[in-house]
Amino acid sequence: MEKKIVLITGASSGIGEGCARKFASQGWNLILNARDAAKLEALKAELEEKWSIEVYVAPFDVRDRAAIAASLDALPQRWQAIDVLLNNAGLVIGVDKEFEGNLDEWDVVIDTNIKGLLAMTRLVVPGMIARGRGHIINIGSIAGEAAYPGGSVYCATKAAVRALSDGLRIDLVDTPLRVTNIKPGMVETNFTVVRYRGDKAAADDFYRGIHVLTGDDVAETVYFAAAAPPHIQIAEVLIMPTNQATGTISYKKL
Ligand code: 8X3
Repeated sequence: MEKKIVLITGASSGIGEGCARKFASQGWNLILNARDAAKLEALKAELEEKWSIEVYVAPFDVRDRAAIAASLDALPQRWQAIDVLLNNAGLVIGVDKEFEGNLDEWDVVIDTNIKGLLAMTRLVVPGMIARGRGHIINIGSIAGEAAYPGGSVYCATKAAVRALSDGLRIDLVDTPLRVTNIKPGMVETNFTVVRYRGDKAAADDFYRGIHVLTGDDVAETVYFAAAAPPHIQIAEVLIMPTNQATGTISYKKL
C-alpha cells in the first residue's frame, strides 16, 4: 500500500518535531516545513536513516503567502496527495500587557498563528476535497480557552485557531474530510524561550516544579487523531500536565 503523506509546518522543533518523529515511526512519508532549512535537512537525514520512509523538505515562512504557493506548486507529483495537513507553526513573543506590547512583534505572532494557518488551509484543502480524503489538524492551545495575564494577543490567536477549526469543520461537513484542534497546555519546548525573548533562565523557571508535557507527548495525541478510523472525527483535545488545571492554575512543587 502507498504510504500516507503528512505535511507538518513548524517541524524543526517542539511539537512539530515530535510529530515528525511519531508519523515517521508509523511509516508515513513527511513533508517538513519550517524557516530553518538546515534543521529540516538534519531531521530528514535522521528519519530516513532510521525508518523506511521518505522526507521532502519544504522550507518557507508561513507568513509568506507567495512562498507557500510556490513551494506547493513545486511539489513533485507523487508528493501532492497530502493526507494530513498539520498546522503546527506558531509562536508568542513577550508577556506584555495589551496596552504596552510591541505592535511589530504582535504582527509576527498574528501573521504566523492565524494568517499562516489560514493560508496553508486555503491552499492545501481544495486538493483534499478533489481527492475525497484528507485531515486538517490544527495545533491550538489551552490559551484559546480564556485569556490570561500577559497572554492577551497570543490567547486571541489561539481563540482564532479554535474558530477557524470549527468553521472549517462546518464547511467540510458534507465531505469525508476531518478537522481536529489539539489544544496543549504547558509543553517544554523552545516556544517558551521565544516567549521570554531568548531568556533561557526565565523559560527554565516557568517549568520549575511541575512535570510538563514534551513535544513527543503531544505528538501521541496528534497521531491518535490522525490514525482514527475514517468515520471518527476527533474534533478537539485539551491536553495538559496532570498538575495543570487551567491556563492560569497549576501546581508547582518548589
Ligand atoms: C501555550 C501553552 O500553557 O503557555 O500554548 O498557554 S500555555
